[in-house]
Amino acid sequence: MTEIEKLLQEEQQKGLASLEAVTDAETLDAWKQNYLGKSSLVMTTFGKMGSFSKEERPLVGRAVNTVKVALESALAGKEETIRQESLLKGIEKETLDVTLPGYPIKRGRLHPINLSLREIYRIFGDMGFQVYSSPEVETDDMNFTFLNIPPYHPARDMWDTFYTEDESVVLRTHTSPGQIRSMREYYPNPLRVILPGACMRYEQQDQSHEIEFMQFELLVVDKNITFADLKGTMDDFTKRMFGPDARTRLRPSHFPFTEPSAELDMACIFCGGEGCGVCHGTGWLELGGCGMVHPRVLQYGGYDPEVYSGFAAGVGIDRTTLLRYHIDDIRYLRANDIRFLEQF
Ligand code: FA5
Repeated sequence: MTEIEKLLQEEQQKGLASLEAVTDAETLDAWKQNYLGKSSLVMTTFGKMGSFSKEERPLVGRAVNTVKVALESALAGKEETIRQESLLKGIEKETLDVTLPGYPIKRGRLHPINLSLREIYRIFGDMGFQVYSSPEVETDDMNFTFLNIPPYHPARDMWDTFYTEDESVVLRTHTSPGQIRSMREYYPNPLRVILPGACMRYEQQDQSHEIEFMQFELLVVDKNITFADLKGTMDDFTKRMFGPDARTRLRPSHFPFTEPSAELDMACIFCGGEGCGVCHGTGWLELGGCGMVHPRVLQYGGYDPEVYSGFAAGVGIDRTTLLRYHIDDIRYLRANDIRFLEQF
């Protein structure tokens, strides 16, 4: 063993022994200067590596590294012990003033879509509707076939969605499959439900289209339900949601699961029906689709279409929210930007 290796070994023993006696941060600092500081044996040995012979160099290098690692790890252990002790001392000395006011907790708020949803629940609750939950991941049969959209039907293109590895399971494109589920559960009783929830579509995103959005479905099944019930309910909903001046119209349309079918439009609240950018100059804004439940869908739900009739509607909650709060882009709703959300 060379002279310098011996010296280093002694330095390590001395260092570790004197560290034992250290009990406070100041002494620890002095110890650190002494054994690992610029002029410590360890650091000066590193500095003069060049002066050792070729043979000595790797031996000295290894020895000085071993000592440095040993001293540093002992130092880290001691630092932690002293930190813990001083924390404990602090806690023992501390007194708690329970009369001081607490820190204010930042309050969250309801998302604008949820605000709309609560309003929708309130309005339809008043009209005697019950809320029915239905799955967001659906079978192809529920999402399409039982709604009178068989596999070859071109209407499937309008509602392209995301498929799972099992092609018979899809992310639902609308809340309408809940019609079948609720009918099958309530049969043979009359039915008056709303079915809210998320829908997914394979869609080009823009100002008014998202790939994930919320809808609520309305379904009424009973004896003697007519188109007048549908019109009255939708008109009343729009007035309660957007104010007594809101005007609606039913525009003939086509859905495979309703006959006859219509689109529910509301006079544009931005221009009062004059025509503007938001309503593309038409004076009307589309809220959703609706119609009388198709006899085949009633049958799939278990009801005899000779005895029962019903109406259904599917309204976009995101779009309803845009109109309620005069928001001009649907993408704000899920961007998670606190500056936007704080305004509600
Ligand atoms: C339907 O989804 C039918 N199931 C509605 C229906 C139900 C008709 C019951 C008859 C009886 P549609 O694809 O038009 O129809 O969508 C209905 C509403 O959902 C639209 O008016 C719109 O408000 C909303 N919506 C549709 N696609 C999107 C989208 N990509 N982003 C945001 N909202 C959307």
